[in-house]
Amino acid sequence: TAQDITVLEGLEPVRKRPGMYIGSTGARGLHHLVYEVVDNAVDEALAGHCSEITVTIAPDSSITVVDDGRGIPVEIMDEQGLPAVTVVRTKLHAGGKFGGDGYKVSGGLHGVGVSVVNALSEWLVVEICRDGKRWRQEFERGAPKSELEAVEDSTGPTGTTISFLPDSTVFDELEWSSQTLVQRLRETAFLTQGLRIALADERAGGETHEFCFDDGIRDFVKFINAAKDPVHKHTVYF
Ligand code: 0RA
Repeated sequence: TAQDITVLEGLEPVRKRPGMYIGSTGARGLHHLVYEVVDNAVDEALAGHCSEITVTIAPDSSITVVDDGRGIPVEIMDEQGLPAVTVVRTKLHAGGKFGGDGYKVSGGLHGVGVSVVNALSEWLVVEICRDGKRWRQEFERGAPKSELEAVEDSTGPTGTTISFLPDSTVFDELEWSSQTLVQRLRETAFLTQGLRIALADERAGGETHEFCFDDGIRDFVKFINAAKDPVHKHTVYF
């Protein structure tokens, strides 16, 4: 719940030394932002509440990640007097993975990630469908631009949508490599049996890819052996 999230510090250190948090401000660090947001949705899938994640690259270089999980909690946290989703976006090291056994670690920065993505984005918008409402909050370079607000009633499925535009004053360039993202998202899908992950590249000439592996790691072994003649035709998995 919101009470399980620990707050350590604000986001100024992230903007001061981005490389310390994401490795580099080059192509690797840029793509790391997407992995961070996706990994959070994967955690929701590992917890058994999310079956589909869609990543979209927009022509303006912004990224949108949609999941059909329970939605990031929106209730007010006692200590902060702010909604949990706001704390998770604006304070460093805020996350269920810190100081508790909240949920499994799928990879990445162990919960510091979402606030780091926010700090290093020119803008970030989070939309959550849960508790009968569609909630929305906008940020600019990590700072809330508005309070979390209930935009409308929502009786449909729950889930979280995060859109962000990396800060061009932080990164050397905002050139997304669909090949890099395809490779990573395919591997993520192999590692999370049954989870459907789509990548929609909406830039000129872009393509859509979709990954879902009902046999998980066995499918991965088949994939890497596709053009080979393996000694063992049968994959042994346990
Ligand atoms: C902790 C608790 C609950 C949801 C999540 C985390 C959550 C986080 C993310 C990040 C991206 N997508 C997400 N979806 C869910 C919900 C707890 C509850 O409903 O009882």
